[in-house]
Amino acid sequence: MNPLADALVAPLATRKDPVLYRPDGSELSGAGLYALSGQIAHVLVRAGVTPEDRVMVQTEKSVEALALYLACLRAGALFLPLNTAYTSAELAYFLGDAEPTVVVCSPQAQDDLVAQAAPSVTVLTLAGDGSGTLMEQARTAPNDFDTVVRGPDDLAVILYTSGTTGRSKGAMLSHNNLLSNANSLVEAWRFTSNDTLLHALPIFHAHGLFVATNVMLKAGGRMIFLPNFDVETVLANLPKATTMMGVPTFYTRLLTDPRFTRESSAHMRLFISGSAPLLAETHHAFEARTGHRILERYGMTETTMNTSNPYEGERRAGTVGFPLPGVEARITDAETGEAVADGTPGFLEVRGPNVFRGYWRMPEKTAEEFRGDGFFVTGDIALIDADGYISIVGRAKDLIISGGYNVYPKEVETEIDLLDGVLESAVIGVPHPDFGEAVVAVVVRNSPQSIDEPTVIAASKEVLAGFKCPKSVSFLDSLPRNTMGKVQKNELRKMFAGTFKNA
Ligand code: MCA
Ligand code: AMP
Repeated sequence: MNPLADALVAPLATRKDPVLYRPDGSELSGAGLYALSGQIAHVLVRAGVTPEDRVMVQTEKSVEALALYLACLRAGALFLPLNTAYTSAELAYFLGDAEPTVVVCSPQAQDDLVAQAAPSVTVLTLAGDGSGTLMEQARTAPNDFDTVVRGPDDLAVILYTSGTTGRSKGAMLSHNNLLSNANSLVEAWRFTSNDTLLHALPIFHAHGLFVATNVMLKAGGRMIFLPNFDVETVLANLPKATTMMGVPTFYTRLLTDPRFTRESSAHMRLFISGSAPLLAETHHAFEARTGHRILERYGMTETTMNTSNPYEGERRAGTVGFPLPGVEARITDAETGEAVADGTPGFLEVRGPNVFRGYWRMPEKTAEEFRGDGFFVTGDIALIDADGYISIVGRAKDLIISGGYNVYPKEVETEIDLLDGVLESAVIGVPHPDFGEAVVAVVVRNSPQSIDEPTVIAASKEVLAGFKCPKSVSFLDSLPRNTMGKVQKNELRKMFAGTFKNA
């Protein structure tokens, strides 16, 4: 038994039909993908990988990168994907914390990783076109691989998610966490082997990897596997698709293109949105343009998907729908921890088979985020209306979500505060027409000319992934503080709310 490999990978072995369409239109059959996963699993085992060993992956999206994920499942290794935007400085932390046995990176990053990783680590390369040492070795390996036995509670994946302290935490997800969610979503969204998903999301996060890929593999459907989101390519591939998943930015960008119409989307069965709030106005504009009501759902790396609007029945704009089958959700008072009355905002807590097994090597941090009765405190503020629909109305955590990527202000502030000429800083998210929210740094300088905006942005880019770097830097003589001395970010958000109004 190996729950995820049995459910998602084994059925591929007999599929002669295409499972993946590459960006150039070429196809890979299920059997082809299955064989690739077996070959790569051999490479991993030869590199010394044993069950529960970490395989850290920072590569462009490709069918080979997906086969690597499946190979990890089969070999019992923990797949640990990283955002391609992470800088060398950010990678150093992950290498130290996760202690991988194998690292797979782009050919350009190889020298840096070999220099940074412990001598015992095997570094392999994989480029977006499938070239590199991983596939060179895989090509000569046998196709058949004896999938390693794993149990439902064994770990399958570690996904890093940043935290309010600025230190990233590795969320440990088990076979049962991921499989229970895939099963629920196939059912809830009526996915079948007739579906073709337009897949333009990255596969280093839960959305592109679990919500999109696991669901399609479980349903026995196909994916148009695009390296990234680009309106031109999406429109060109739309006729072949039946469904699409995306962050709200995908949909606002599509709406800016006049070729995206009722006619061009008439054949589509379903559009799904998540990872960030979909504005009610986007939902309505999308319906007016296409006749489709986007189905919004809500999840987290630690829990994968918790709630969803209904497939049949009203998809209510501005809400994330109802708890998925098997998932319990409750809203509690921030002070007392008691359940609040319907319609009252409070902490959103969830419990279910989808909820993760804890943070990698952080038992105390894990304990802090769970209630005694097993509910996980999401850090989102939500309310449940009289009809049972849940709305996410705020965040208890100091978090910015930009184009679907999480940015913890603390991490950015820490880097900016280190710069010469900076006395202190506060990083906030403000409305942005493309990214939903954008990162803005408010800086207090040592002296009036001690540092300028381009210097702050350029210095941030040296150490932080691009999406975390401020899109705008403003200077104040002092930061607004409450009587306890805490920076009043709400005040700053109000002051700078109009920064990108005409962007
Ligand atoms: C790229 N850039 C960004 C972002 N993405 N800046 C702010 N926010 C972003 N999201 C910056 C780059 O650093 C670069 O800056 C410039 O934009 C161009 O980069 P490029 O890669 O070409 O950008 P893009 O193609 O326009 O990307 C925007 C995007 C992408 C398509 C919205 O960010 C994306 O695919 N987002 C999806 C994220 C996602 O999958 N989230 C799921 C997390 P410069 O020019 O200055 O160098 S999972 C999750 O949240 C839970 C589980 C859930 O519920 O799903
Ligand atoms: P991550 O840590 O990347 O998994 O991001 C999870 C966070 O994304 C959640 O805690 C929410 O704050 C946010 N999120 C995900 N889906 C939605 C949604 N549909 N509406 C509002 N926020 C969302």
